[in-house]
Amino acid sequence: MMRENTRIILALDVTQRAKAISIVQEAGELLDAVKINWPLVLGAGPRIITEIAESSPVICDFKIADIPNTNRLIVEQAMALGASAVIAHGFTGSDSLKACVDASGGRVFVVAEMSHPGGKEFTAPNSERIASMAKEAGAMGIVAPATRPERISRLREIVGDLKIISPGVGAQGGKASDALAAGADFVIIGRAIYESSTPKSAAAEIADEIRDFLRNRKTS
Ligand code: 3DU
Repeated sequence: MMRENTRIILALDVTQRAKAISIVQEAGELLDAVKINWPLVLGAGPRIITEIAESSPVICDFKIADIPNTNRLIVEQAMALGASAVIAHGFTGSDSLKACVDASGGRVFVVAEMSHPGGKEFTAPNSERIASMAKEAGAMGIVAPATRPERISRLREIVGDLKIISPGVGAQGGKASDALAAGADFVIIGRAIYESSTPKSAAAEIADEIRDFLRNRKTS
């Protein structure tokens, strides 16, 4: 469903359709997937998911966190619009997560631990349990913080071969190669790319860092 090439997932948190489309057209070849969150859906309308899905896998980051029936309805709408995967919260419990897994055919990433400072307050103390639940429920992967690579390493021990996607690179202070070294499969990057006056070269610079890291890891 996702390419495994540059390992970059773009967090496309712009609010204007034209800007969103132009960034994807310009930098698309450097992206393994595009993550769409509420700012763009509310600003440009849900059809933007379908439009971007024509050229890139789309992950709908709706941080789904409701009762099972409502979760199912949200996931069904996102998948019908063209999403390749969705992001759900885990704190709502295993029945709510199961509804997302069933409605997406397993294409769910579960937020285990959030990358911002407040993520330490409630998500960090529960992230290991959430990660185990994600594995048991048949999720595709988890979301773990690039701002705390040591937490990625710990969560990797729990989830085994599930995918780990990791936000917090760039604007939040994390480094792509540190997150990958700790066990992430992909990094999620927003402002460091879309706020650049040259988004393609900003993405290319990070893609180069990642390529060098992966090459060195292979040879060492
Ligand atoms: O900080 P950035 O601009 O690179 O954006 C990060 C994106 O990842 C943004 O869409 C945010 O909603 C998402 N995200 C986190 O930043 C932290 C999490 O724990 C989960 C998702």
